[in-house]
Amino acid sequence: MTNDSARPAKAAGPATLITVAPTGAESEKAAVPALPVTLDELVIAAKECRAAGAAVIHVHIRDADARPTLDLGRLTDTVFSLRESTDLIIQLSTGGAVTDPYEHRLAVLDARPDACSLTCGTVNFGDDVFMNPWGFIKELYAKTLEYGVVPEFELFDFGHIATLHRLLGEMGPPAGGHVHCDLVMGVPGGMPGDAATLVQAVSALPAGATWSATGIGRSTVPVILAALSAGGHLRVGMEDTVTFSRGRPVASNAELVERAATLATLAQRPPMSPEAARDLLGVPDHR
Ligand code: KMH
Ligand code: ZN
Repeated sequence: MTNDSARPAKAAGPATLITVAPTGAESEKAAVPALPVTLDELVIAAKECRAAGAAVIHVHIRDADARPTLDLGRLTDTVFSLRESTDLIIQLSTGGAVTDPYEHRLAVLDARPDACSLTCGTVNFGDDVFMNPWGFIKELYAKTLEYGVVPEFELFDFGHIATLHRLLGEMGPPAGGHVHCDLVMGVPGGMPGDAATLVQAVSALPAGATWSATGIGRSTVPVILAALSAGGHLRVGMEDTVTFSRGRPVASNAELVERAATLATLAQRPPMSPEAARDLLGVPDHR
């Protein structure tokens, strides 16, 4: 007979890597005043989210008019400022906005981030199309290898998982040596954000890969719960939802991270530190 109440709480599994995606390219500042769009707002959000349990920040930036941009000078300044003010892993988006040309998306790596997103296929994206043809995927992957930038494979649909297998088969393992994926679920045009789809997608991932999941809009909370149950990691943030609960706008990115951290802790898989996340993903510390 054991007395469980006398034992200290123990994690049931590995800690949870929480990525925050604070801005995205889709929401407008005028419609979502809490969205961080200036460098100062981004740095404040990054610090708050770090304190709330985030280990990685997935970054999209805006121009002086709060429109999405891939301006290299701004990206470089952003990497510098985030590195100076936090120990978060800095993952720049190479997806940008649906209107960004491939050359600008490739040039994102010239800002020398720790990590970047790399989407493994084209997908309908609401009324738009997010274009990621095979030739572009290969070129971007080759540049991550050349620069030693650790990619996170963004998977919006099942065909993207097949393309990830093809990419690794033809071009070998990523910088850092470890495959980490993000299942982006609930985009209108991509795979739905529900538990059955998540389990099926996870079963198709390359052996040894780790993964997080992101539920867009109202699938945010169901996807968090499904991902924790299935042993995965989490991505949350105002890129993915601007509504905290029905009729209640998100007040800050930190409250989304806090909610994810609370649920992860309840699942006995508390948030992972950036240092532990660097070990997991093979991301060197450039600070
Ligand atoms: N903004 C979407 C079109 C990424 O960051 O790599 C693409 C996106 C994916 O957000
Ligand atoms: Zn993004």
